[in-house]
Amino acid sequence: MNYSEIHNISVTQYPNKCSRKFEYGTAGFRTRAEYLDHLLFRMGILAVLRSKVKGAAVGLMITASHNEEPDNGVKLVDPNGEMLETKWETIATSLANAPDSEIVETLKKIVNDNNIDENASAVVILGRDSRQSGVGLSRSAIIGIKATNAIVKDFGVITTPQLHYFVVCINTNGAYGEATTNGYISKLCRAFIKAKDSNTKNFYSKKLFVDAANGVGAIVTKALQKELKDFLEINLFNDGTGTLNHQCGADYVKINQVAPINSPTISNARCATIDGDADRIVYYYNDENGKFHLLDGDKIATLIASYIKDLIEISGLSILLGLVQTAYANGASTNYISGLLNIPVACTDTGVKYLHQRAHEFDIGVYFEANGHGTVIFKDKTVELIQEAATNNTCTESQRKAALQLCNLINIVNQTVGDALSDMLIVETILDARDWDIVTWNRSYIDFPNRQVKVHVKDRNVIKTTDAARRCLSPPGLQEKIDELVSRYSKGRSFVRPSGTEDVVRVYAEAENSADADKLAGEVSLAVYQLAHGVGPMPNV
Ligand code: G16
Repeated sequence: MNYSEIHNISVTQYPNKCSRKFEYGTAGFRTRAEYLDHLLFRMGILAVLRSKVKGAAVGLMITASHNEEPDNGVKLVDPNGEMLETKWETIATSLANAPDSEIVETLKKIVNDNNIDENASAVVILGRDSRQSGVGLSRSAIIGIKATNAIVKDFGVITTPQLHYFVVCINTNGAYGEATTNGYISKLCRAFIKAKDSNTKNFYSKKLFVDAANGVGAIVTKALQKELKDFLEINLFNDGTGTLNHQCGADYVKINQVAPINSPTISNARCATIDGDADRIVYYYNDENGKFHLLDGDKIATLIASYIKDLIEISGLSILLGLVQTAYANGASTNYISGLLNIPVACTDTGVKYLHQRAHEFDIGVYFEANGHGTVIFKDKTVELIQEAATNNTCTESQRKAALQLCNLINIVNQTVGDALSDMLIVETILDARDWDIVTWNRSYIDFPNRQVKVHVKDRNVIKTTDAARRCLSPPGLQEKIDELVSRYSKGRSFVRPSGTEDVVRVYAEAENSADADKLAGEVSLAVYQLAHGVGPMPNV
């Protein structure tokens, strides 16, 4: 570590221009891109230290995902492809906020506290989404990494799931796959084609419309479109020529419950929408009467879990399947999973790392946030069991076939993190195997009407929650007020939590009918505004 060079660069080239405190949140640091240069320089160095501690390559992704174009952000990815360990989130926050002149002191403390061998080698895998600001921020990270004499592998513009995938490929010496964009695409395509059901279809159609949110996901979608043209007819829109996430993308569609801009006008057409860095996906369609229908992360999770459950049953294997959700999961989906499907369901805090950790407790863990972020993870021993059954001559033909279908599914899944495009191919595989159109899929259960609202407050961190964000501990009186409001509505449910990616408090409400969901969301928003120092216009009730 060349500490004097780090000090000089920090003070002269990368002073902290932002007076606000940075906090490593749900998905790393996120704010306006112009405040992030010093942070990227520092996170480049931190990624090197993390790599030295773990003795393996770590990832650094520059993205603000669903946020608007002027924002950007950074998150670190651990060697096994998972989100940064919680203890290191605190370290990242302390380094981000250290005064410019105290960077060296802060780094030395991190080195000492964590027994880091400064002479150990380090590799950082770097990627960025399609935001223009990513070019300069990437340069800042590289300057930080190079100031420590570590190796940087810069993949340029890639999706967040590709970055996670590359980290795992590199750390497994290629056993998980080839760490190139072509390797990623061909692994997905090969698996999808292999899983394809050859029976004639009455209802499932090859035609799929995809909204790429004008983000980096458009690049991967175009590659899939080309490679899969004989199997899946992908019609891409919001392909990168318009403004990122503007009136399009998974977050916009989920929150506003409307189709994105440029959406096809064909009734009952199966449409998918991904977010700005392609780690989330939701489906939707407009029916014959022009009514919009959303099939969100909950519907995707239940589709996948029910399909896997059927295959486990047919194969006769003893496998514990579970599903993980957050408080945002629609109550109807939870009832459907535990009541009808009879699959164990767990609830965690918002944030992929919580769901991912909890999903590890099952042999096969399906996890999804309602916003469309999720995947499936399989224990190694479960994969071996399934592979063995697929070729075991003592099993019946239908048992072997079911095990083979599970093997095919495993190969389509990006187990490292929620991956919109891998998830899309999983959904298409299942709809194809079941010969379902999107209307049939949607009928599996009917969502309770729900609303999500953002409330602007002076400091969102005054909101403290517990019980997977379902109860609010502070400010005083807020939970009591929410309980009182909820009790006025049939099937009412509401909670509030500070966002980890935007400077807002999020309010969720659901009720038996749309008008009540609207009213409850408005009333709870007003309570937040009044008890947590709201700023700007008062919420409408
Ligand atoms: C990120 C996280 C998700 C989270 C979402 C919203 O997604 O990875 O787990 O649900 O932010 O988080 P919050 O409600 O705390 O703002 P993305 O797609 O924006 O990276």
